Amino acid sequence: NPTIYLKDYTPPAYLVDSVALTFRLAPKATRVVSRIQFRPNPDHENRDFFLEGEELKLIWAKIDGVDITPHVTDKGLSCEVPDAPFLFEAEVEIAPEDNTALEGLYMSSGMYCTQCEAQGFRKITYYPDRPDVMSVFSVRIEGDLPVLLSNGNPTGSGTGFAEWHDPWPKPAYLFALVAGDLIAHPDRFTTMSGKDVALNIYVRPGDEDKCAFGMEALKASMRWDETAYGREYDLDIFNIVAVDDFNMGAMENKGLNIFNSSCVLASPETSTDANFERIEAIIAHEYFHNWTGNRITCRDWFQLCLKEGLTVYRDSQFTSDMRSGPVKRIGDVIDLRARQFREDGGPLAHPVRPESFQEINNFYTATVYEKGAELIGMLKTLVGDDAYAKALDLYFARHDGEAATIEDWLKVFEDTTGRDLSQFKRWYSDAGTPRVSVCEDFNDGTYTLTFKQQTPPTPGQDVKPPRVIPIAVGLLSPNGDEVHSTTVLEMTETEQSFTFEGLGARPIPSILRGFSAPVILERDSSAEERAFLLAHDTDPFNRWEAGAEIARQLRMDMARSGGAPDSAYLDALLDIARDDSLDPAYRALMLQPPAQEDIAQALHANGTTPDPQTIYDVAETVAQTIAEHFGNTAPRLYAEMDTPAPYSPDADAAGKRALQARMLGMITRLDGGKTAAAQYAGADNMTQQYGALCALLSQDFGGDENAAFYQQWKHDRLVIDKWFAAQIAFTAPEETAEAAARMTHHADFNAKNPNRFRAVFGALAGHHGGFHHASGAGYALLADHLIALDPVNPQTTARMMSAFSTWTRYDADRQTLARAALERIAATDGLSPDTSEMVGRILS
Ligand code: B3K
Ligand code: ZN
Repeated sequence: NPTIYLKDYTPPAYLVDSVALTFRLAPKATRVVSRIQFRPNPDHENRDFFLEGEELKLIWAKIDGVDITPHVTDKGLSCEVPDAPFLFEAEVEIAPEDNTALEGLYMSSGMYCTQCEAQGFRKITYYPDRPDVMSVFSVRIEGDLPVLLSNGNPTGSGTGFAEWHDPWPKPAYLFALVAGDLIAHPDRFTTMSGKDVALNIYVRPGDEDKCAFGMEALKASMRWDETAYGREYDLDIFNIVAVDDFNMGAMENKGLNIFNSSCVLASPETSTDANFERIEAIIAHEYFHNWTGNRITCRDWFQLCLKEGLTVYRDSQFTSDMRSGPVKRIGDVIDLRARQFREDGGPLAHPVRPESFQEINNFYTATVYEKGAELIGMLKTLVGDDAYAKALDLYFARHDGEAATIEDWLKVFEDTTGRDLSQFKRWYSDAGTPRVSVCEDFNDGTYTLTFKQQTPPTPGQDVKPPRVIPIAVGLLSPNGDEVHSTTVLEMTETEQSFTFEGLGARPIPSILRGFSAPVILERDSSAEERAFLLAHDTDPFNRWEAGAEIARQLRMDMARSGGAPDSAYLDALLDIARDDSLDPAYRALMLQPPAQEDIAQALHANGTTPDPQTIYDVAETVAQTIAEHFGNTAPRLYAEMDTPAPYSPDADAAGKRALQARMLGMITRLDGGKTAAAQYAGADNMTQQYGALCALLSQDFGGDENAAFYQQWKHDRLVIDKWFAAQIAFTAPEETAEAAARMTHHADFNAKNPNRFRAVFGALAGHHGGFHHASGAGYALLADHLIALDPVNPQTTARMMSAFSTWTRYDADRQTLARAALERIAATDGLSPDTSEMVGRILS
């Protein structure tokens, strides 16, 4: 595939005023007739007419009613066209049943569905498949199926057909079609201006009882966007469809969101608390795209963060409002470090707004999404809440109906505030995580913090000028009082000092409160100081951070030179666990051990080659020591965190169960699995049933429960995905690859289903010690299965390639094994452009 560059952007040669599509559905031979009204773009000189089209069989084509014979290649179609508006018509044939890539029109469990973002529409018909061509779509679907859906409002239906019209101009990537034997879970919503909207969640028969929660989440999202952003829904109907075979989580097609069934179906018996929270967030995310993504879309795919970063930011605000702000923030930062910092520190590092790509699907990354959202948060911190609200109003007013850029986005902030954001823009163009070091000085009542920033080189970017970094700081007195409340310091230089006057004693600083910027803070703080902040910081994020730093440092020290947790650390954990003034969800986070991947990342950043086996052993030792230290506290707290029946997925109850699960983990290390087995036997909800199963498996108990779980749930594909993952996640490192291999031979393994493939290989890649085991078995197994999956489903293959992205961190022997696996993938005949781009970047 050729490399595409942002700098080469040119506007489209032709614009589309309207498009009418007729689908005659058949699994092996669907016919698509298109009538596209084109008009030369006055802003463009070049008059070459080219329509993207891939894997299409052209039946006929006409211009203004006259048959033509266009020039057709495997990339698209070109022909002579009039120098004035004209009607292009064509009929093509496609085979949805053979479409295993799950891009374009495909079939999943007997239903037809589509996925067009980013460039899937070209597998449906010939079209200018680029986001800056926005048009009004009318769709007629003919097929012998009870439910026939597309975007917009329904305009007619009868036996075997349905017609839809979407009045809002949109790019082709937001097109959607669904047809199948589906059941609706209906509801209604009245918008802030009194408009009545019909809502439906469509599912396969048998899943009707798993829609209620998603529907509540949808209505809450619709209300929230009105209250928080003044954004109202704009069609008569909003449909969601659950699909079993889906490459990602969900898709924001206008008026017809299509979801991976794992991201919408929920019931207490089959979904965990974490599933409920995620489903609520994804429903909100896709709904919020209606304004940030659909009404205002992206000019080109380099601007992806324009819609994704902003929409992730908006869904995190929503979750904070619905649940606990600090708990959400801490969870987001854990995730950012695990996925985005990892990406930013390795061969896959790229700017939030990339400057080139071969396959855009490879750029739906933690950097574009989660770091993109962090940039919105920083911008809001820098300009303040009021200016943020004004800038957003201006953004919607100015760009509604347009395909916009990051320049447009920043301009609304500049115009609202009068600020020059050219330095801020570096956050969009420069990859890599800045490292910010800090030293302090106290003299005669004046306290000085001196910061230095430096961003390591990333692929293609050696030198990084300083960025503007908002650093939220508060100061505490030695007795724990806050002597200086949170202030945002704006760092703009490579090295910069900030002073605080009139202090009676040397304060203890709490730096980067709320994680005010996505940077790595390097500070040689003493163990006493961290313990002090853990006990006294008034900022809930930094209080958690102090504990996380102690936990990380301890494991790093033990991985380097042995030792054991000291009693001060163990007592501090006990104090937190027992502190009733703290929300249980927060306490559960405080007691969550750092991921082994994080320890590897931190050791590597500090110049030590991480040894995955040692890191695994340290994690086990520390967990055992903590469990023993907790003694009777664990069973007591376990009982105290009981939640009343019936199960409710609300944040308070979920928080209690999260803390209870931490206690169960400790108890199971000491009681032979008695408590977990009892919890398993008595559980009336998946959180506690699966939680108990995991606790048992992690200590090599639970053989009977494991078999019973499979028998109980073998009819439920989403629950069985969890079971597949659990067979791998709790193995010892030397057994992980073997366990994963065994699961690929299970009768229920199906590589063509992305959820099942990810259940197995996500669990393998997520087992740090197991995937990176010295035998290289993890690397080899994943390579085998990626090579096999690539011709079937390139997108899912390419995404899973990122498991290898840290390979150069490890010792020479492991590197040799990983390189062999990567080179084997690279040498595969006919490797997809998706996977070859990934393997090329990882090896470079
Ligand atoms: N916009 C889609 C992701 C599309 C991924 C294409 N490979 C879902 C989302 O971010 O909301
Ligand atoms: Zn999105």
